[in-house]
Amino acid sequence: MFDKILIANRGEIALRVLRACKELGISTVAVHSTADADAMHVRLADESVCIGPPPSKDSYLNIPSLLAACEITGADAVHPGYGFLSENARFAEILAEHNLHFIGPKAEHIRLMGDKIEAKKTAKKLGIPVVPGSEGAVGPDDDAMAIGKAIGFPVLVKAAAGGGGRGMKVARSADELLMALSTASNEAKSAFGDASVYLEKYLTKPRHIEIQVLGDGRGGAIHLGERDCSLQRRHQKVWEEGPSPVLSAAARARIGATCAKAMQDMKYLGVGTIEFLYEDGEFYFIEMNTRIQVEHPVTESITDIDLVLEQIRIAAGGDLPAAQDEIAIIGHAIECRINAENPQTFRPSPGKITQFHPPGGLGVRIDSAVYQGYVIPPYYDSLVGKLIVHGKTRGECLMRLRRALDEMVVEGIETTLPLFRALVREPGIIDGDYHIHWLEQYLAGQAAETKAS
Ligand code: MV4
Repeated sequence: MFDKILIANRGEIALRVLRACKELGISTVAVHSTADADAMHVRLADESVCIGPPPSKDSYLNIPSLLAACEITGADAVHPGYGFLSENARFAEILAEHNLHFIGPKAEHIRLMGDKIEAKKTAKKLGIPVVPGSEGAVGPDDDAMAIGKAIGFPVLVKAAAGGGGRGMKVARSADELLMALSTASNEAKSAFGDASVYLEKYLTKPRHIEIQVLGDGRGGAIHLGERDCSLQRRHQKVWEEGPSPVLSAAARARIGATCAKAMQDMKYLGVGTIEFLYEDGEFYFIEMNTRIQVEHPVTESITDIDLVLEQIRIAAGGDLPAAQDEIAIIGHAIECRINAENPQTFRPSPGKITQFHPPGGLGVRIDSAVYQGYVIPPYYDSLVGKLIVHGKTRGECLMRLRRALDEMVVEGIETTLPLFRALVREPGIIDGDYHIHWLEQYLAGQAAETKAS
């Protein structure tokens, strides 16, 4: 097991990793920019190192600075959290070159899944259902029109180096396809330095359902059920829940087994999330994330498995926490990502938190690194904290979530709490009948009502 872990991240995930380390009896090193000197993870870590000025590129993305911090403190492993360098294969390799452990998958798997075309080819080879589309990138010599017609319009042009919605263009007819191809390719070139694009059948009202997997790197792998993350705004997840309101136990077992088998065949190491679009009872692979995700507490709540602790254990050579038939999905969990933003315009609202009263009670969890008097800096994401609520049923979970949201107090900044207090009372949410565009349509309707009043 590791002696000392450097946590190469900030905010609530840095605190989350720190907690797992403490429970494993591992010393912790916090790193921070000059803007995060008063952050909670710095206060609670055994040691801390300032790694640079506020801009991420000069601090949390600054690999030489992170290596120096490992050298100074004698850390033997690095946990990247999510975002920042968590899916940077080169970073994983550089750490290995310095005899440091990267707590994450093998660099080859990070790189493989970072290329959306290679990821899709690999998924297909492993027996994972994918979206119908082009065999790889569509080049200037390919007959894109014929491919588009074979797929059937509307089609989606996607950037190979994209992901998270960046570099996507819909073409609803052959006439629109040529323009969409050149626009997407040019944007991909400038945004990612890679003009490669591929085509997929455009699914119009799918859900976003993702499968949590855990592999020991030696051929053992299990799945831990799904999270329904369809409620998104501009590709940012807002509300995540598990199990999905629409999946049957049989459908869950089927797609879960397919994902677990694929991870066994890959000899995948660590935690991973396989993202699907789900429409008319069919799953379609879109991406795989090779990191711990923001929404991991939803799965922790319904499986009672500490994903971060297991991630560390497995990175140190440990075994999986359980066999597949020992994994039980108990109850229902919902996570609300509460941001320091105006709840209508979503304009960031950094500043000092003058009042902070988190909710409590059975089945209520807050993952947050803020405190009364904390000043949210303007340099990073605007997450105030994640409210995760668990109940025996979805109904009980919604009731408890409503109570917890009404109890929570955050003053001095604007937050999206009012949005969640409305959503938890909204019929479309209560009956779970929503898709990936539902939230933006709901917000557009709210904005129109406000304007009209
Ligand atoms: C799609 C799609 C429809 N059809 N692919 C958006 C980000 C990235 N995860 C892939 N995304 C999509 N890919 C096909 N063939 C619709 C989206 C999409 C989306 C997916 C999941 C959650 C929210 C979304 C919002 C807009 C578009």
